Amino acid sequence: MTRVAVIGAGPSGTAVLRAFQSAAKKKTKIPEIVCFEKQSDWGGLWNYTWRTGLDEHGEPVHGSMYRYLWSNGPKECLEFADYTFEEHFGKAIPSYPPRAVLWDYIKGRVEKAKVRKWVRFSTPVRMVEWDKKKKKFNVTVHDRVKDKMYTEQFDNVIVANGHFSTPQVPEFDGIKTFNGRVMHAHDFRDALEFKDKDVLIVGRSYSAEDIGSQCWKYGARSVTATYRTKPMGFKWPKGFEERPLLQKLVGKTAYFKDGSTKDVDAIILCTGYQHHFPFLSEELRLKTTNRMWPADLYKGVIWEDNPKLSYMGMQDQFYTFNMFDAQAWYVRDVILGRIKLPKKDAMTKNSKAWRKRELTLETPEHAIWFQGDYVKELIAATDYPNFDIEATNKTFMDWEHDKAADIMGYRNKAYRSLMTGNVAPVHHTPWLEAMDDSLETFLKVK
Ligand code: FAD
Ligand code: NA7
Repeated sequence: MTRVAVIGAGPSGTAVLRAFQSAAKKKTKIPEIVCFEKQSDWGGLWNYTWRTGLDEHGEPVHGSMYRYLWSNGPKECLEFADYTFEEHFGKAIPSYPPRAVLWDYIKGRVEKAKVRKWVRFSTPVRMVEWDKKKKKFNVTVHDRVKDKMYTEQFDNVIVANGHFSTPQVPEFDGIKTFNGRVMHAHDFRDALEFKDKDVLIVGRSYSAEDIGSQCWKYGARSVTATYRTKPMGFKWPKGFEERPLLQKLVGKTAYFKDGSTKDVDAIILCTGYQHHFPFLSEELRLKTTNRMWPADLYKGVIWEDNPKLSYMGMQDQFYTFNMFDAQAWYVRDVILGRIKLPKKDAMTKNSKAWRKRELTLETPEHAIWFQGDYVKELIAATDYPNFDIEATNKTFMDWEHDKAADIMGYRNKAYRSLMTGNVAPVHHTPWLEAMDDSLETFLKVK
């Protein structure tokens, strides 16, 4: 029997499980699926941990999410086409749910599909190697509960370990002797730690924007964001400002490129993450920065050098959950033999054409249409339920404009579900006043 290993049970890995289960439900004979997950539960980054550094087994902590994290895009843009929010919650819910609500939603679909039995939890993958003679992968894992390492053979491997977990940490002059707290966004957990403090945020992307906003919301005395390329440019509230790049630190004083200075208590490096695959042998390892079209992946998923290997969710992301679904259904159909892959040259030619277009993208709007076209192409190739990508792109545009208009208020907006056609209710509490991010409070009707 064909055996497929899936590495990681986050939104990408669980999409693969659901893809195979949905084929089995339609009476297709499917391979044996074994998903290895290093954490003790599924949901990937959405499975919050208070831990930082190493986990209970001494493994690097995967989690980069923090308390009071609310979705940073409308849920209507990530909704599963085969499992709507209304189906899960029994009613329409507001557009920007907190983390616990999205975690519940992700879990709901795979619990319904009854695929938990395919997952081996607390089992990090240590090494994947291709056996040329047998044309199989040797996958070595570590069962942390039994403290036992073992190797099994698989016909296919799907890498779904995420790429927002291993921090990218630059060094700044004087940071070694900075008299305050220094951390990367990966280790940020609770904004209350920074109440009444002067916080310096390094970076200008999603983590900088959101962690900066969190700190401001939960009472930081000031937030200063320092950028390398260009400012985020939002209309920040009083006490929140942007400065050109940090040049050096002397004691508690930060010196910026424009010659200005600011005394700060804490530095949060929101400087992004590395694609990190310590468990893959050299010839199988994707090497990329965080971008819309990583090279060497046909259709953004198939490892061109050895199509028995696939990668999920390796792109920078506007689309998330339903893009992972589109990828999972595609990879499933390649493995099931329903989709025939072209020769390597043709695959490379195709992905180079996508890369060429990627290099022309100038604005987030361009990037959204690019990713929308990509998702559309994948969905057309499988039986994943079709949904209106153009309308999803337009919802992303509304989100961008709502954010530009009011960075601290955009989460109060409500959008129409592209799956059910229903408009989301407005949340009972404006985001800036909503200090409690629990599922119970969010779902309460006031
Ligand atoms: P992950 O969620 O990272 O899951 C990967 C899984 O692989 C984990 O469970 C991990 O334990 C497991 N794993 C890793 N290494 C191994 C190994 N060696 N062996 C076995 N298992 C392993 N997206 C949105 O749509 N909306 C948001 O609001 C949003 N906010 C975000 C906020 C933060 C702070 C971050 C970091 C990301 C956010 N994202 C958001 C994007 C996020 O990347 C996706 O939503 C999603 O979690 C990606 O799913 P994934 O399965 O590809 O990766
Ligand atoms: P991103 O989106 O990869 O952004 C990384 C940011 O880090 C980006 O603004 C970079 O600046 C900045 N960066 C990287 N190195 C440096 C140095 N050396 N100095 C200054 N600034 C630097 O990562 P995020 O963590 O924001 O987002 C990842 C995911 O988490 C995302 O999906 C969100 O939903 C949550 P640049 O843009 O080049 O000026």
